[in-house]
Amino acid sequence: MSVNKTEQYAAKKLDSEQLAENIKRHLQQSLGVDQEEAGPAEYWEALSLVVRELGLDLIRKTRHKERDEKARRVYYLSLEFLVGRLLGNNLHNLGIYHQAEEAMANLGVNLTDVLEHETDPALGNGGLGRLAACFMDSLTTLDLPAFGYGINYRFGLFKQGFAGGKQTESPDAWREESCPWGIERPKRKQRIKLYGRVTERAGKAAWEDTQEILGMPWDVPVTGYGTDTVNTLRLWESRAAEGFDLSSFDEGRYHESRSGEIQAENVSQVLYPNDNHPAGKELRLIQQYFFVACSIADLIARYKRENGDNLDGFAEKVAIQLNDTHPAIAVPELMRILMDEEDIVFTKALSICREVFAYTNHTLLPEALEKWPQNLITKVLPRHMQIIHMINYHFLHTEVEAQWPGDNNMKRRLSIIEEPERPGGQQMVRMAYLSVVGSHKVNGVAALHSSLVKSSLFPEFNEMWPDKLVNVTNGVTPRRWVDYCNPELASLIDETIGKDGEADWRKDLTRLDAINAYADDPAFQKKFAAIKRNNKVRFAAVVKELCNVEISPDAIFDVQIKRLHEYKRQQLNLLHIMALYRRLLENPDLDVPQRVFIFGAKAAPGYKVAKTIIHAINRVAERVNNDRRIKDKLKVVFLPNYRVSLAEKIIPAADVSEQISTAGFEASGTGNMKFALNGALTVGTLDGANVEIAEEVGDDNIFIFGLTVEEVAELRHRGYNPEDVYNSNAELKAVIDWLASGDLCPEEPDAFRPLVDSLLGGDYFLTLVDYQAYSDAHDKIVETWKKPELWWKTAITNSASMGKFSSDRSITDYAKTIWNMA
Ligand code: F55
Repeated sequence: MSVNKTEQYAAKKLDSEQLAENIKRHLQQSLGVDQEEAGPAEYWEALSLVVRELGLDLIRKTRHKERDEKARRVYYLSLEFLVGRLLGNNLHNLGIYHQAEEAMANLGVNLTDVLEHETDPALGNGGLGRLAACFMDSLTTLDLPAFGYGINYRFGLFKQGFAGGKQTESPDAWREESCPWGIERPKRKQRIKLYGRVTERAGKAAWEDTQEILGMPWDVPVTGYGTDTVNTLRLWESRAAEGFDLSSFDEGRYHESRSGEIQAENVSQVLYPNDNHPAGKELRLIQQYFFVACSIADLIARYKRENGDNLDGFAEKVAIQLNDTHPAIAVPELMRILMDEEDIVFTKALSICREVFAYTNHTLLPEALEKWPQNLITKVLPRHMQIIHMINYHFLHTEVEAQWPGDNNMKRRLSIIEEPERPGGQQMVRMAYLSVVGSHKVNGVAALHSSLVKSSLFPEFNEMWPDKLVNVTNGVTPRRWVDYCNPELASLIDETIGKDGEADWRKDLTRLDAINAYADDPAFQKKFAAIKRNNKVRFAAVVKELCNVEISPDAIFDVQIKRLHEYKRQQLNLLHIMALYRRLLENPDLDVPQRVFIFGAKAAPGYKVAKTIIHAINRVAERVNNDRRIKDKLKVVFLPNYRVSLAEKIIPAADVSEQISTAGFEASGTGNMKFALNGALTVGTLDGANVEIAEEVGDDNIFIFGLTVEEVAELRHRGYNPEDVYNSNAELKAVIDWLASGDLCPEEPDAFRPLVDSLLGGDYFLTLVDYQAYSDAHDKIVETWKKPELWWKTAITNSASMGKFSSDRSITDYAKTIWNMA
């Protein structure tokens, strides 16, 4: 980014007086309230409308520029965009945060209070959805022509509460209060088909007797940092089509469709709350097809407006990234349009698809790999099922045959259609295979993960197409995850290494490396430590408010925030906390620093063991926090309803980051990057991006423990009995016995059985095996804490060494190696 452009941009920013005028105008003219009547919620809405206006203006200008430049566009297809609150972030990105603060102050309002009035748009489950949001920020910051396509769910991820320590779920109607960000675009609505049957007319396939649904686009402006580019996140909402069912009405089947088939309005109602475990429901398949079909029709229409009706140049102008297999039905959908509507022959259509599509894999967990029953696809999307068969036939009999002539076993293994294991079973469509076959590139999300994608998940594909499988290590946006959530740290960095033009680390995170020179500097350490302490004081107030627990800012804040899953091993953290408590009870005068263990996690509503772990953590927390014998040396808090806006308060206040998944299971992790960037020390396994974080910070600056991927494989091969570990580790045995005893939940003594059984009856995630190493790693953390100079040196080194993990770097990698856009 040239200095010039930044200045030019800065020159046209609104000043605080203009902002105040606009806020007043929106209060009166858009919301119909007088200034005197307005509270923080109204001010929030009015300021959001001011920013929306700015965003819309810049979207229009971005569109004109893109039309003139005729560059390739990337379309990011994702069922989830976990964008978080938008107002504060947009003000920061547009460079008008301080003006807005001043404008509000002049109106007698505090901007920070106002920003707290925004409800998080809960349009995602976890890492995958949040990654999509970071990517939109980076695409825009890098001035790349891009659209995000997804669903505007009425109910996002459920709200979590606790009752007696157990998770409760309630619907999150996040738009109810008001959502000024989305702009309805009726001109761009789409009509899509479902169900029906395929007939042949004059040698051509016709998809008939269908149900129709309308897709209404809601456009959310996506700002970038230090640029006038504003991209669009287009979220589809389903509506009943006018004239819906008229044909079936005529045929007297109106009521039939009203009862047996999915209702149009329901399609965009609710986000499925499962992460890493597909629900396999008809409505979910329809959601996938609905947003894919609307998006593909929309992007083809845009292509034609800009380039004319001939699709010869389509692949030069369009790149489509599939965020996991959730949008994989896009492959047969584009094939269908090319063949049935554009009269392009099968082989040509397939080669266009392969130039256009690329697929990102986010998991190796076998149960997380999507498979749809062939019968269900045939019912909902009969033409697509035919096309999948055509693709599969060509793939097996031309491509696999060429690679492994006559090898029917290989054809069976690689078939997009999985044959049932038992007679009477169903054929299943492997969406990951469909995605690999339909794409030119497939990427994993961290170096270790991508190498496992090649060696364990898709070894045969890797042999057939050695250049297809690649790595793009995940990243996070430094705008939201430092500048916006940790403004004091951002200022310290500016003060130390400069912020003008090229020096701005917000645009080139590798600039942070210059901070490494100060890691030993006592004056810098003092400032760094003071900022962390301020963040901890602020966060302690949040904990008091949400959990009614007092925590000391002088304690070690040890944090594990992520979805609740056995592979992420919150239970390992829990067992260790129980052991620490017992150690303190045995010796209340133990010379140990105060520690606070902080959790935030939602469990999928149907995931029994995960819910049991939440219940157990809450019960242990209650016991520990109310035991005066241990003199506040240990506290445990589980923040309810963990979400992006809470993460923004927790991460800047963390001292220790828990990244403790079983090696080989966490594809990347992105929280790990955010914590290190904000100066927390990682205790982690050699899994996902932890491996690359360790490479960047150096082995002395991270607490790595536990089995490696190879050791996990070896142990499984040898055979492993969790009872042996249980019987040979007295402390571990004692805490498991305590869990099983019913002491922590007298009214329901068997409450923690599912967890105990999972640990002792197989321990698939090797929690017990890694226990001692984990406990030893924590002892080392305590030793480091006791030497403040060493601690702050390590913390600063972590922060300064995170340059690689900017999502700007990830997006630049995608643009170069996958989208052919750089
Ligand atoms: C959501 C729905 C389904 Cl059906 C399956 C998975 C998910 C989901 O949320 N997955 C997810 O978040 N995966 C995570 O993606 C992150 C971004 O790449 C990784 O960092 C993380 O390791 C991975 O678990």
